[in-house]
Amino acid sequence: MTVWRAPGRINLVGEHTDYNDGFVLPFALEVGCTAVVEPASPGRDGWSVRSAQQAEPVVVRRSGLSAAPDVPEWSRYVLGALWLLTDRGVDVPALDLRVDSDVPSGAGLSSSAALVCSVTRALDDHLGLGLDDDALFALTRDVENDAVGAPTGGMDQLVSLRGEAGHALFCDMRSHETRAVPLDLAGNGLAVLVADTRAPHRHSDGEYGARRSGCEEAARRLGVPALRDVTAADLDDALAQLNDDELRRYVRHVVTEDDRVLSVVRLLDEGRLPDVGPLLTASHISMRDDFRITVPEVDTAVDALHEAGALGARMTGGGFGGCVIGLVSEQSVESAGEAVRAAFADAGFGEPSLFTAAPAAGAHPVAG
Ligand code: GAF
Repeated sequence: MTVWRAPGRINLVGEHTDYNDGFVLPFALEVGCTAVVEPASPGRDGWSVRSAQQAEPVVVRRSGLSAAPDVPEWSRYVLGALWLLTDRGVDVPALDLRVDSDVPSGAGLSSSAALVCSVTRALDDHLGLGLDDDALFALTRDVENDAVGAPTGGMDQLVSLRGEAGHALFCDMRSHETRAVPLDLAGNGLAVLVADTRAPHRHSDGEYGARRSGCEEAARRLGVPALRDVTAADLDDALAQLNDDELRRYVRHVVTEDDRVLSVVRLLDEGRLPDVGPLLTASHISMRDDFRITVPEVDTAVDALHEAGALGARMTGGGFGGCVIGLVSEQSVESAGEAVRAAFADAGFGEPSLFTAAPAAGAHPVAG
């Protein structure tokens, strides 16, 4: 029996920059998914998947992706690695897989990356494949893009695989090189307060894809491989070349967001964590006004955190709902949380869920 655990994530800054070959700075969470892989019970030649969060197991014949049967979406995150490995020539034997996650689903904390990464690491280990870091990352990203069909950019899988306790992970999403950057919250008397707005994700799938194709179209019109290749110094020239207001807003968000990631990394390297607050807030304003991926619940939580004295606050993740993070002093965690609750009650929104988050380890084996 082989057991691995992989975490969900919070993105500190760098939203919708990953699929533009840009920069991101997420950190891994304590909550995660545990995956168990073992040989199938004698006499059964197939793959079975059970989730502690789902009523029914899924049992399929061994196959590649093109012959994959129609199965519930959650199980595609698990079976995807088996289908893709088969396509790549691995003779994957009959297996039983079990998964159990404590990442809240639908909150934008990447329960899907936790699932894919825990399963992929456990399979690599169980089957003795010896995949290196790059191959593991590529496989987990392909599962989400090709086997599930979500056009995501890979940040979530990268940090779930490579996150380090006490650190954020600076990722170059073109080279996939990563560097752990100290995120010493306690040493600065600070906390990351998370407000899960529990807002229903509105049109998130189609809107995410639309942002991605809009960015790709803008890069094409600007004659660059990706928006990563437009620097902050080039921004005004690039904007002047585009005659479409929507594309101009997308470009402005992505280029300034990449620049904010680099600035936050610089500040963290210099041990100046409290100074990153205004950059987090600027990121939120850019997502709200330029990229237009926030919703009223998210904006209300950010405003309430500011009014309660947060050093900075922003939505984290793909948008259209999900979680907001506030960089707050340890002493004001309670009062800032109360401020968010009160603002939600005043606005007639449902009760948010509030908790603190600190950077934890990426995927790791668990004694079976
Ligand atoms: C989601 C996606 F999965 C990531 O790849 C990333 O694009 C993020 O939204 C936005 O930064 O989490």
